[in-house]
Amino acid sequence: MTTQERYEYAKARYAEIGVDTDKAIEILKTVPVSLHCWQGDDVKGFDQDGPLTGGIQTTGNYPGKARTPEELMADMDKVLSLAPGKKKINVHASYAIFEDGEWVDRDQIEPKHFQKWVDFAKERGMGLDFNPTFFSSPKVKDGLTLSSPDEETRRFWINHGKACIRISQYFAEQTGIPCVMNIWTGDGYKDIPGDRLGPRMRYKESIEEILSEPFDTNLVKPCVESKVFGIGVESYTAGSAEFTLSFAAAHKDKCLPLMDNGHYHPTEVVSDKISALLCFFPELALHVTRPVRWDSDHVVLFDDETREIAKEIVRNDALGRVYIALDYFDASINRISAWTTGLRNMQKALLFALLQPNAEMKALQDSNNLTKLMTVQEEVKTFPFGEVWDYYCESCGVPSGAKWFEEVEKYEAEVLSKRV
Ligand code: RNT
Ligand code: ZN
Repeated sequence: MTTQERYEYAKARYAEIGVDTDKAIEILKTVPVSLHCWQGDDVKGFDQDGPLTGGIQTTGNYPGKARTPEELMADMDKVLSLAPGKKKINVHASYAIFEDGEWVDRDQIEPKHFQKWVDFAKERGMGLDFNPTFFSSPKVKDGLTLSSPDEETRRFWINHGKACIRISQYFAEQTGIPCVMNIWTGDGYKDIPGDRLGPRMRYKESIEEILSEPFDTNLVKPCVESKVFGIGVESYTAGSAEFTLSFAAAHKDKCLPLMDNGHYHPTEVVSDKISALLCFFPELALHVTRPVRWDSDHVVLFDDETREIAKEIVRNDALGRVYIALDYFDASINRISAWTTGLRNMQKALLFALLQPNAEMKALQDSNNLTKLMTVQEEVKTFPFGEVWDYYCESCGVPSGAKWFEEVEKYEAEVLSKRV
């Protein structure tokens, strides 16, 4: 059977439960997923040669990682050609591209240092998101940046944040698409602090100073990302969940909360938090990752929680209010495959969510028919979803089924294996 014939069959099956597959596909094609540049080179970046710090870590040394901007962009192009749907590109400040021997520290970066990223995005009709890089730098003092008691250190990182606001504004103006700018620091302590309030007050004031840099709130969407702990920062994190959520709530006019689903206690789920935040925030942002026992940043799979996150965005009619970005880094397997698997799975989860009989399930809950609600939820799990997914991929001009992996193998043989 052709993909089209299989799709027609699936479409009829879904129609029986009141789900319009054509409409689901049409909607999905308008939803951007932001692809993180840092999966391609193990969060190394181009502006420094030191180790990855800030309480995050990549493990594995699979051969073929990108070593230059050209290689990283070529790798991203490969990923973009293998995953369906609308995409944005998520760049970290540490991926500044300096030319002709120029180098400036993070407090001095300018839009011109990211012109190649702007060109890359514009040529492909995509938007750009941005992140100040408050880690992997000798300017991080005693593990601290924006919450440091050292005035000079704090000033440096505030200036970095302000520079990033200006760059984000430039990204949005150039691409015509709003730029989500996420503030995350690994600031914290390995062991029991003697003062928990001091660092948080300094962190608060520092972010406020960064946000005092002028910007158009329709173009730049600053976010604050929380975290429960980091490697070597197990006892105390300045930017905890309560801190960042309260910060965003207190600065709702110009700041969004960002939830990374690897950043909570292991039995907490972000899927449950989305609706809570939607009651109070016009917009919010997500980092979708896969935490295995801790914030391990494994490749995003088509698993229960990824589907649940997608369901919460879709059935609350919040596709236009939630900025979706990927955030993981696996250096133990082919990086192009890791990137593609995660991006395809985020798309898959969104499609799956769009194919749920959401109106019926809500009605069953509201009429307290919880018995039937369970059966409907279970039955739809074995609907012919794969047929719709394959059709969607092909209608986006990307390979369906497992065919995309042949492309990765070819790229590995022809390009990655030559990087020695
Ligand atoms: C770290 C945070 C943060 C980073 C990126 C590279 O735990 O999740 O978002 O992963 O900034
Ligand atoms: Zn994150």
